[in-house]
Parts: sequence; C-alpha cells; structure tokens
Amino acid sequence: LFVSSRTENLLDTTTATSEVGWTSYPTSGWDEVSVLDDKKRLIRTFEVCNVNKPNQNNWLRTKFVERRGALRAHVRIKFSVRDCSSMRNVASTCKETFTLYYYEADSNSATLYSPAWRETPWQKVDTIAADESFSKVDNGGKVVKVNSKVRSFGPLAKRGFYLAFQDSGACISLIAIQVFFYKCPEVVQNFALFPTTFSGGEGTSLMEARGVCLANAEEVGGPVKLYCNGEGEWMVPIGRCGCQAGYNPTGDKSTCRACPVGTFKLHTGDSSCLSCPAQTRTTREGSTVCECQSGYYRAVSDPPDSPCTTTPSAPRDLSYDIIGPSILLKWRLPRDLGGRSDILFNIICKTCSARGCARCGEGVQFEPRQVGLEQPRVQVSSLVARVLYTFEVQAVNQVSEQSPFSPRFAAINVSSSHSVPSAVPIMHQVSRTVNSITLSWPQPDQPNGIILDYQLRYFDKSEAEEESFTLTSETNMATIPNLSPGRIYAFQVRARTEEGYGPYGGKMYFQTLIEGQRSEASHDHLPLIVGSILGALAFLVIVAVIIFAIMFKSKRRETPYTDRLQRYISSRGDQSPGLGVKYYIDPSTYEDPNEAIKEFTKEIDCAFVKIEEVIGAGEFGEVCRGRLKPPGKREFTVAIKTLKSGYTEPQRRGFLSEASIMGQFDHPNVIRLEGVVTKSRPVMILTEYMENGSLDSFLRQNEGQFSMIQLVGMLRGIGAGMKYLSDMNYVHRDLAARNILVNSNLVCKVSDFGLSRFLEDTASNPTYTGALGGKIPIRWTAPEAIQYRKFTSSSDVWSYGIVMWEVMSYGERPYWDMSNQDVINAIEQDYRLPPPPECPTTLHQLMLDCWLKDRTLRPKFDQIVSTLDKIIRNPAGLKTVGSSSSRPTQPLLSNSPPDFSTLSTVHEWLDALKMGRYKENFDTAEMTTFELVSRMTLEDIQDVGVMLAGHQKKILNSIQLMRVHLDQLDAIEV
Ligand code: ACK
Repeated sequence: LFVSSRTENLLDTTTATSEVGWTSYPTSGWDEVSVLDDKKRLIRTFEVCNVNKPNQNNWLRTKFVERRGALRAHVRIKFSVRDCSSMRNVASTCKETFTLYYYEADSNSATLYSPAWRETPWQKVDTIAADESFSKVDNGGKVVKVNSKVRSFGPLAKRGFYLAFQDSGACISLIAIQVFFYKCPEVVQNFALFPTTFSGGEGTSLMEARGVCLANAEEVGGPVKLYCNGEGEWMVPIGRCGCQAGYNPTGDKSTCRACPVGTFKLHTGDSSCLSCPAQTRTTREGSTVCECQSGYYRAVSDPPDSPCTTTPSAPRDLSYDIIGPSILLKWRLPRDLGGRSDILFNIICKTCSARGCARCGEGVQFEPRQVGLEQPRVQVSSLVARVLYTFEVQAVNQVSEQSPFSPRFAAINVSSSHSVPSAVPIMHQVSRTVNSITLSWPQPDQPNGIILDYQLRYFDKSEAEEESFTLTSETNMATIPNLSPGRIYAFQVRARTEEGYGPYGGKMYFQTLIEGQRSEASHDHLPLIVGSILGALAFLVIVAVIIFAIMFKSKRRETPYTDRLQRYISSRGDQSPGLGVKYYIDPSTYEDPNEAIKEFTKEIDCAFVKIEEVIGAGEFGEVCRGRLKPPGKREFTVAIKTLKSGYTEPQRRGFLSEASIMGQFDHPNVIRLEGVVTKSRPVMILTEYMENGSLDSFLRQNEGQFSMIQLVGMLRGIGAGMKYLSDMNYVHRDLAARNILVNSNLVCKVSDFGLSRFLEDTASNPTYTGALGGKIPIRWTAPEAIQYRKFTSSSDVWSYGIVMWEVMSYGERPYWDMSNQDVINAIEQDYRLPPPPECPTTLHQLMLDCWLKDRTLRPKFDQIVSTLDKIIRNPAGLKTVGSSSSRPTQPLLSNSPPDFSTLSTVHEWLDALKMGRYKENFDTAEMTTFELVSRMTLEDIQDVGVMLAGHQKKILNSIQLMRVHLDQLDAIEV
C-alpha cells in the first residue's frame, strides 16, 4: 500500500527565510515585518494599522502562484486584529475585517499598476473577520490573539494566480499564509491501482479515477472506478478487479499469485486455488483446470472442475433364462463403474463356429433395445434354431467414446433350440392400382420348418406406425386392397411355422397410383423395383431427408439396387454407435438457407468476440485466432473464419453452409462449431482452436519426431471422426491431411466441410458432373469419384488411405511430382503407393485395402478403427517393416490381379491375393488344387471360414478369373 499526503503546498510564508517581497499599494499601507514567533523563530509577517486615518484602501498582492494542476486552491490565513474600541484616537472608520481576492493569469505578468488596485479585475473570495480581536498591551509586548481561517476558491484554469489582501482601515497582522490543494494519493484497492487524482474545482466535486487491474487480475463486471472528493479522500468504489482464473489472491488483496502445481482455479474472482480433483493433475503453475490423468476422461457434459473418470469394468455374472421362444440375458453391474453413474449396456450378438465368428443378422430381436440399455437385462428373440450364439454385453458410459480401447464386456454362449423362421429378406412389387398394391417375397433364408402362412403389416407412411393394419397370406404373394390413391405405404412381412412367428423383415415403401395414372403390372422383378420406387423416390428423398431426422440404414449385403433401396429399409439399430442414429441433413435442402443456419448454429453477439491475430487465409476471407467470452462463462481461444467484405449473397450462403453442416456434428474427432456471427459485420464462423494447425504442415515441421504409436493414434482419431461422419451419412469428398487440424494434445480432428456443400449426390444429378471437374483433388480421390462422380463413404475410405500414407511419410506429397494425368493412369493400371520408409507392413496393407478398385471391398470406417485399436493394443505387430521404398527405387506398387501362368499352388495364389492368412483354412478343407478351388461357390468360401464379406468377394472374383484361365488351358490342350 502506498502512503502519501492528501495535500500539496503551492505557497507557504512560514518557510520563507528572507524577505517575502510581496507588492503593497500604496506604500503607506501594508508593510513586511520580521518578528519572533512563540518558538522564538524569525517569521515574516505583513502588518497594516492606519486606524486613525479615514478612507483607507490598502492592497497587498502575493507573488505569482503556479497552479501545478490544482483545480481548487485553499488558503489558510493566520492573523490577528486589534479591537477598534480598545484604541484611543481612532477614526470612526476603524475596521476589524479585511478582504481576500484572487486573480488568474497565464504568466507572471503583474506590474505596479496591473491588475488594478480595485475590486473589478479581481475575484472576491471572502471578507474575513477575526473570531477574537485583542485589546490589551502588556509590558510593551502584545497579548496577541491569533485567528486561523481557511478559505477556498475555484475552479482554476489558467497557469497560476495572485492573491490580494485588501484593508480598509483595520489594525491587522498577517502572521502566516499557506496556499495548498487536495489530492487523492495513488492507491491499490481490490486488485486495482488508482493513480494520484487531484480534487475537483468545486468543493463538492467528485473526480472519477479509472483503476487498472494489477498483473494477473481482470475486471469483474465492468470498469473499475473510485471518486476523489474535495478533501482528497477516495470514496464510492465501483466495479472491482479479481484474480484471473489460475491465480490466487494474497491475503492483503494486493497481488495475484499463480496457483501452485497440483492446484487450479477455474474462474476470475477472490476464491482460492483448489487442489486438483481425483484422477487429475496439472503440470504447470497457474492452471485453470486440471487435466485428466492418462486413462481418465471428462465427458462433454462434465463440469471442468469435476474429477476425471474412466470406463467401467466388465459386467458381472452374465447368465440367461429361457422364456418360451426367447431368452432373457441378465447380469450384474460392473465392480468398477469408473467413477460415474451413467452406465449403459450394449449387446453384441455373434454366431460362432469352429472357423470363427460373424455378427448376427438383423433378424435377432432385442427388447427393449440392443444398445444403450439402462437396466442389466435384455430379452432376445427370433433366434434361429440349432445355432451357437455368443452374446457380449459391453459396459459403457459417457467417457467410453474417448477411450482408445474397446469397452470391456462379459460374454456368454447360448445354443438356441427353438426354431422360428428367419426374417423375410425383401419384398417386390408385382403391380399397383390407385387403391391396391400387389407384393411378393421370397421364403426366409432359414424357414426352420414348414411355413404355415405369412403376416403382412402395413401403414400409411404419413401416419403413426401404431395405426398399422395386418393381413395374412398363405402364399408368398398378397394384394393389399382399400388403399388411398397416390400415397406411400410402409410394408413388412413375417413368416409363421408351428414354432410361431419369425421376426419382421425391414420396412419397404411402395406408393399407390395417382388418380388418372394407368395401372401397372410388371413381370421382371429387378427393373420393377427400381422403376416403381423411382416414382416415389423424388418425393421420398425430400420427405425422408427434410422431415425425418431419423433415417434408415440397412445392413443388407449390397446388390445393384440395394444401394438405393437401403435408404428406405429401416434398421433395427443394432449397429448404431450410441443411443439412436442421427443423420446429417444437407442444408441446401432448405428452401431458405437462413433457416438451416438458425437450426444448426448458435448466433454469438460480436461483443463477446475479440480477434487477436490473422493465422491464415481461407476460401472466403481471413482465418484468425481470437477469444470468445460468453456471458457467465470463462473466456477461451477460438479460431475465427471471416467472410471478406463485398461478398455476394451466394458467397455468404456458401460460407455459412459450412457452419450449418459443422453444427450438426458432435464428436471428439470432428472440429467443433462454437457459433456464428451473422447479425454484424464481418460475418464470422467460430470454431474450437487447434493449436498445431493443419496436419500436413505440422508433420512436415516435425519430421521423424513421433513414435509409431503416436502416428497410429493420430490415424485412429481421424478414422473415428470419419466413422462418425459416415454413420451420419455425411460424405466428406475432400479428406486430406491439409483438412485435418491438430490440437496441443495431438488430437486430430476432421475439418473443412467446404467442397461438398453445393453438391447433391451427383449420381442422381448429373448436371454437376462438368461443373465440378477442376475442383476434384485428384491425388486423394477414388477412381470412381473422378470418373463418374460416385462419391460415397467408400470413396472417403480411399482418401483416408492417402491420409494414412501422408501421415506415415510425415507430410510427403502423394505421388510426389507426378502429373494428375499420370496419377490417374497409374491407378487405372493398378499401381499403388509403396509403403513410406519405416512404415509397418500392417499399416501399408490397410492402405492397400483402402485403395481396392472395387469400392465394396474396401474396409468400412468402423473396421478401420477396430483394426487400428487392435494395433494399439498389441503394438508388437508394428515391428514388421517391409522393404522401405523411397521414391527412386520403387515408384509404385502393382496391385494387378495375379497372373495364373506364374502361379502353381493354391498357397502361391492366396499369397498373391494377400489372403495368405487363409492357407490353413483351404488346407483343412482340402482345397489344394486350382481344379477344386475353381469350383468353389460363395457358400463354400464361407464354409472354409472366410467370414469377412470383403475377403469373400476378393477370393470369389479371383476364382472367376481362375476359371477363365483353366478354360483357356483346356482349349489349348484340345
Ligand atoms: O496450417 P495452419 O496454421 O492451420 O494454416 C491454416 C489456416 O488457418 C487457413 O485454413 C488455420 N486454421 C484453420 N482452422 C483452424 C482452427 N480451428 N484452429 C487453428 N488453426 C486453424 C490452418
């Protein structure tokens, strides 16, 4: 604290050591006299005593007094006056008062004549009378009664002033004159420093002083002020400063000290640093939050000062009861809930044989549901007879998504004995009229007995599902009468045997004819399905996309038409990642794009946003780093994309559509939208800030710096983000390392939802084909997307493979300096990028899988993520490194089909197909010659234990080539 005087002298006669030298007029008036004061010190006084002469007008003027910033001056006068009545021979005009004046001037310019010795140019302060006059004269000395009076005047504006004392016939002695002013001294109060402030020009003035927060303190609730009153006293404190988050106030409220390691402070204010909560730590002083210890996490909804938690351990005591045709799985809560109470359970159903396990089809039904179970039990029905099922019960909580490990689970085998028929896989429309539809369907794959009849369930798509009707048919065809014209109906069918009903198949949608249309019949099922659905398609796309956020997803095997159909076949949700599936909605389907912005983004008041620094250039304007301080929340750093001024309306829409897309996503590996500023200029998009910028340049700057596990961790993150986006039905179209951002924890997030925003599915909208040509990033794009704009999650998988290659080569340019045309030609001839130096074989194999020409054979993002998880769990597999191929020795790898003329054994053939892992399976099944292998069907391939659909197709395709090769040999022999 600073201590300093509240007053400052401008003039003081008591300190004068020689003649004070003031001007008196006329010379017969005031006189400067030296006397001894009561302490026997020599002091200078001014005296006048012309009491016996009338018409006195004696002036005494001080020297020029510099104002020195004072706005109001105070004069303390010590003086004595003699009592007129005590003196003999005094004129009747004897006075006992004098008058004080001041005169402001910008320089010391007074002369003997100016300012004039009369009242007018001067400002009168007061007529001053003694409280006590004196009369006695004692032993030649005077018994002097000293009066002390203070008078003040202002406001002052010029450089200085003179004072004048006017006597009109009194006997006065001015013993001491002091001129001073008041000021409030510099002070520290509530963590703010207030500067020295002079009192105001009026006695009642309050002078405002703005406080400046001390180091590591900041204003709480507006500007910080104090007021200085007329007597140099601070009063009326307004606002205050408080120690910033991460800083602790000292007891005297004068400093803010960084919180020591192991403690944190979340908010600005007077609270103290607190010890880190359980399972958290800080590594530096001044922390605002404690980070989670490794293996522990905070869910998005957890407050930042909460303890960190972990994933639950496995459920306990998993068992089952048989209840009629179903089973009831039950278990006990895990021993360790990870420190949370939000536990849920997911069921994974597999059918296992000696050769391996596969996921159950969608026929198996779970009640109340398969994922996100709150209670430790689930009823499972529609199990197929004599099949060994394995049920895994996973325990998950809100932090499971953040853990790199798969959830822990308990497993149990159940062998089903009852035998309801399996689900009816598909329905075909045979014909339709304005008020009826005729449908047919195949038998279930596993009838498990004699089918007695089928039950058909249907309802008007625009009405509630509960309003459904049923109809029974003894054949696998039925005509549904009494429908309304031009309406879309949902249909499902199930088969019944003596054991009961099987499960319903997926919903399929068909439309009755519109009045006036000719009735249709069809004889060819395949074109019929496409044809009849197409009529409803346009309408359904709009209905399905815009009205229903809940969309449909099918796990059916791909056939040429399921690609389109599967959007209308509802899923039972058995593969969904969380509770219920949410699909991305293309903002361009909104008639008014501003509606999409309103729906998916949060408007931020630009007063909460501070732009700090430009960090790059975006497509529509600058990209900046800045700070966002939402009301009542702590300030944090954000990235700000701005829209440059002078934009057109389509540019504004294009710019903001990225926000409408991003705003629909919520995943730790997808860049998070904080909000948009559209109500003021510049228009801005605010996203979370990623300290390390884009992945490609980050890797180039840190070449060779990361461990293999760190690199795989980055790939896992990108894969998880893409799995989320593909589950949302979002196709990115521009996945590349330059569009991945990296934060300070090395977490990679998918960003840049720009390129795809104007595009519809171009397969159904060929108008875009030409227009887009120049925009395709050739090196990252799958061949079918380059050739005929077939952009799908599978083409994103191709790009993901290129990103893997970029990561493993620390940001090398894919295909180096080859021209785009050379790249297209090389890919067409089945050449692929070789493994980057030191790249483990498993990772390069995964890249090659992503670059399979047939997109249906490429892995899905969930498979990519689980493959990388396996690698992370067992990093020993990363040790195998193939011949590292730097560019000059081996430009590109050939991935062309094996040439049978150079292959002599089934083992060599499997190796050439990169399916060597199945050698033992083929040996066990005694498939040891090309003759035998060439006769294998899909079922045979499944029977030898090839369970992955991609591998089955790869082998089957090659077997077809093998047949051609063998036929040619036969021909030659003939
Ligand atoms: O490689 P960079 O530093 O990272 O340069 C680009 C630049 O802006 C133009 O896009 C950077 N950038 C974009 N979004 C973000 C973000 N959310 N956080 C940090 N940097 C970003 C990018």
